[in-house]
Amino acid sequence: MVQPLSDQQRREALQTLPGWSEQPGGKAISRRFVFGNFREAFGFMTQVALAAEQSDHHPDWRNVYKTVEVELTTHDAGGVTARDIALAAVMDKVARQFGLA
Ligand code: HBI
Repeated sequence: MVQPLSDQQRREALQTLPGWSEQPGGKAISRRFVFGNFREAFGFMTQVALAAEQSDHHPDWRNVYKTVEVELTTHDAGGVTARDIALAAVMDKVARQFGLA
């Protein structure tokens, strides 16, 4: 089974992911994406969903109109793993296609 990152590894990884922050307790990382409209938010979610399914690692997320709130954790491991960091990077890349930083 994949192991959670240490506190130091998680914080170093977060340095490469501006916009993401640790949840209290460090068991998850989160980011809020605000798009131009619902179509963009849903387009983002659709692209990320396909990537998540391909890697068998899925986000906890919530969509309200043009906002997508994401929380990433590896449930099997009970904390943040390299899989969450990789998925966060994918999300950032997809979000850039919609003009987000
Ligand atoms: N997604 N975020 C997340 N965390 C998991 O532990 C996880 C998952 N997607 C699929 C998955 N685990 C399965 O591989 C296992 O539950 C079998």
